[in-house]
Amino acid sequence: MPDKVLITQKLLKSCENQIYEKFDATRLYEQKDPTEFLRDNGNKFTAIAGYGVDASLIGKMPNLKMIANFGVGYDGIDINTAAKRSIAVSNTPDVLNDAMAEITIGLMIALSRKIIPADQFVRQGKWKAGNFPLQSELKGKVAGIVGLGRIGKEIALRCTAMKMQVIYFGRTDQKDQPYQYFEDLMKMAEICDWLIVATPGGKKTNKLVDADVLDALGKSGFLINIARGSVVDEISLVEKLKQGELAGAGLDVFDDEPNVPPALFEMDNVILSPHQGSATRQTRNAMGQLLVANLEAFFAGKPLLTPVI
Ligand code: 8YV
Repeated sequence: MPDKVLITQKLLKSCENQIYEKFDATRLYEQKDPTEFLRDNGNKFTAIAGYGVDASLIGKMPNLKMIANFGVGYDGIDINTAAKRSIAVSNTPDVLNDAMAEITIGLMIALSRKIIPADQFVRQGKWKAGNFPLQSELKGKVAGIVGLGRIGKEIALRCTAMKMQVIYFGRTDQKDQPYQYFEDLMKMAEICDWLIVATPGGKKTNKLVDADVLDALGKSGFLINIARGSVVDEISLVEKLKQGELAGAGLDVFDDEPNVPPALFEMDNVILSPHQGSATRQTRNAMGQLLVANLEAFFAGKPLLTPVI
């Protein structure tokens, strides 16, 4: 099988370099007219490296046999179309768990201790006129994790280290886990101080955290989303924050990135982060290496290291 790889989106430089070193690679995103390029060359490629592959792109590549997704979440890949065409798909799980959990705890501490407004307070010379107001701590609070998968479990460990009580909502009651399981998200939201979204995106979880769940979280509740913007009803979230019906939010992901609802810019009980949960040098390098290792396995006729399908 020809090892021709099409890089559809800009990836980490070191990852793209390795793809160029090891395979016969081309960058789709550098083509003047990608549509024309695909019409003339789409049949030449066996594999894709990227994170956004829809049915139309797959349709333009009749010899496509493998999609190596840069990321653990593969909601950007049309899995159904890939499955129908027997196209293999890999992702990059596990290597980003710690980075994702670290940003989660970072957002939580920053919100509860108002670290960003406190920094402004010092820089603006306001300290001289009096002390910054007292804040609240994480200790003793209830952290409700939506999706106790590989990332959720790392978040749970760190919340436990912060002396929080961890509970979770998900598809299955994982009896081997020491945390209380809720099969009803509303019931969990009612009793938690922090609702932490760590579940995959896609159709099944679309707007799972809706206006009712946010109401259940209530005035003293914080929302953290490090998963996908699609999991939360963003319009309702902005509205509830505006009305003071939530205590605050830490958001690393949004519905229409990089567009963020401007109303959020005004709120000092909200922390906005540019989808950078996995964006550390160590983790992104590890993700890139795993992607390349999956491509190598595929072209060597071996099983994928981390197959999605
Ligand atoms: C992105 C992520 O993939 O792994 C995921 O699912 O959301 C991220 O790591 C990465 O930002 C690629 O753009």
